[in-house]
Order: sequence, then C-alpha cells, then structure tokens
Amino acid sequence: MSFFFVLAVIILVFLIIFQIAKASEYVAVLKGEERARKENNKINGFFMIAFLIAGLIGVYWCNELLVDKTLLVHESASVQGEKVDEMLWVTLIITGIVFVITQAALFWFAYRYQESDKRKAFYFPHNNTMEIIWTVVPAIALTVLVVIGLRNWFSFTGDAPKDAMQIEVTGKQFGWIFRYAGDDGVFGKKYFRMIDPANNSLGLNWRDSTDINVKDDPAAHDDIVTEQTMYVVKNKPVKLIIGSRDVVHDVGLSWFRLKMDAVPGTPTTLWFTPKYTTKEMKESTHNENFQYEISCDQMCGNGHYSMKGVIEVVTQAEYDQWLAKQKPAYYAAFPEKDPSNIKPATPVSDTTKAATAKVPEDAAVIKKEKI
Ligand SMILES: [Cu+2]
Repeated sequence: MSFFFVLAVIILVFLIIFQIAKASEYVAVLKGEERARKENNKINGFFMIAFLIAGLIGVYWCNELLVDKTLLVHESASVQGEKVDEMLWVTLIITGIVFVITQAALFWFAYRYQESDKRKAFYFPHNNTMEIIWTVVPAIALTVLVVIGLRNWFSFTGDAPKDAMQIEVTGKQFGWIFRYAGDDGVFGKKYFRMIDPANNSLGLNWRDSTDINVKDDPAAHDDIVTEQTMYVVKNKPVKLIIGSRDVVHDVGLSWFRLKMDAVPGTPTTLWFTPKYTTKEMKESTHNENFQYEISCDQMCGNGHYSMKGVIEVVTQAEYDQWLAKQKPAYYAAFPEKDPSNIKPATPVSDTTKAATAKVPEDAAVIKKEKI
C-alpha cells in the first residue's frame, strides 16, 4: 500500500514540475524570450546570494549544535595524539580558508556579474601565470602536510622508547585478546593450529605436537592473556604489537588519536604515551561512565559493532597491583602445573597424609619445567 502511495506522490511531483515548466514556457512566449531570460537571471542571482548566506549560517549552526559530540573539543589523551591534533588543525585552517574564499567568490561572482546590457563578457581562455600559481601553491601546501604526516607516522610506528611496556593485541571475530610477556619479558611462540577457543585462544606453544611439528616453548608458560580490557600505565610509553586471528580488524583509539590495522599473519606496531588515567578522564569529562574505547575500525563481519575493547589507564602502583593478581594463561589450561594449587609437602595430620602424598611428585614436575 505504502509503495503505491509513494509512487503516486512521485508521479504527482513529476506532473507539477512538468506543468510549471510548461507554464514558464508559455509565459516566455507571451513576454518575449529575452525578457523572460533576464528576469530568470536576476532571480537566480538573488538565490545564489541567499544560498551563500543560508549556507554559512547553516555551517555555523551545525557547528554549535554538534561540536560537543566530536573529539575536537577534547584534548588528546596521548602525547603522540597532540601531533595528530596539530596536523588536523593545520589542515582544517588551510582548507577552511581556501573553502570560504572560493565558495564566497563563486556565489558572489554569479550574482555580481550576471548578464547585463552595460557590459560584455571578456573572453579569457588561458593564462600561464595563473595556471602555474594554482598548481604550485597547492602542491607546496600538500607537500608540507604530507611531510609532517610522514614524519609523525614513522615516529609512531617506529622504535618505541627502551622503557616502553609491550602488549600484544590480537583481533578476532568478534573481540580483542591481549597478551603480556610475563616475568621473563619474552612473548612465547605461538602457532595458529594450536588455537583452542576453550583454553588457548592465541595458540601458544604449550606442548610438543608431532603432527604439526610444534615444540613446547617455556617462554609461553608465563604469558598473561586477557580479553576485552587492557591495562596500561599513565606517562609510560606502551608499544602495541598488533595482529589478527581471522580477518582484518583495526585497533581504533580515538581518544589517543591513533589507529592501526590488525592484519592476520603480518604484525603491525604502534606506540604511544597515555597522558591521563581513566579516573582523571572521568573527572575532566564529568562522565562517571567514561572509558577509553578500542573500536574496531574495519568492517570485519556481522558482529563488527560488538568489538568494543577497553583500555584502563592507571598509575604504576595500580598496574603492579593488577598484574600481581593475574595468572599466566598456561595455569588456567593446566591447573595441575599451577604452584598455588599444590598443597604443602609437610603433612599436617594423619587424615591429610594420604591426600598430600602425591605432592612431592607434582613439585618435581614444576621444578623440572623451570630448569
Ligand atoms: Cu573487527
């Protein structure tokens, strides 16, 4: 029903436009073609100026209405993001000035120099000097912007400072997995065929496997694996080693003004220094629910919208406290290897004697692994 209604409205609008065009044709014949055209020119010239003024008011009004919803009003929460903001502002100022001048000139000229009996249009097909000016000036401006951009890009994606924390970020359909290197400071090896969604989401080499020729890597035994929330420290550089388990995702960090693709099989890196803790941001934004969000900035499948990750920026003391509570993922997969699950070797009573009899054997296994 609604389809026929829409169709009827479209046909009606078409008929009205057709009739108006017909009517103006008859008017033109009655008044004389020339006079009608001149009148139309005047009306069009007026509309040009009206459109220019209404457009400028509209731009101002939209800005007033929506500027709070953009990130422009909030300072970058990372040191590197300040450089991105600088580039954004320089680009906005340059293009803004050019936009206002060219658009104002376009509409004003259309009004001011409309057809008149008092003057004749000057035939002006070519001018080498002007061609050179409007080629060279934008070329210089763009080169400067690109060079500044490249310098920043190489800095963010290049070597991180020596004291930087390292966190591995892996995108998957649909979520984020984070890995910390653990006590040894080394990320253990992983292999995609070792992935087990139940207890080895990254495919860490925790055991020998003859059928896929994987060797157990002790460096993977203390790696800490978390999902959805990543902890970093205020004022401490953090290097993200980014990858993906399936399709191309993208680590989008709008508050830090950074983003980087997560590509399967090709690790990418990015480093930044957070300036404010999550708690400080809650206060400065007057938003109790404030979170630093990781959004996936690539359309990666039908659950793309649900790929929200969270970055908790905390102080060093809070981070140490959090880290102390984390257990290596290896122990979750093999609880029998977890030293905290092993009961004291000395029997406390006769009744517990039988239960603890096995302990020295388990302890020996742990000891052997550490060697
Ligand atoms: Cu994604």
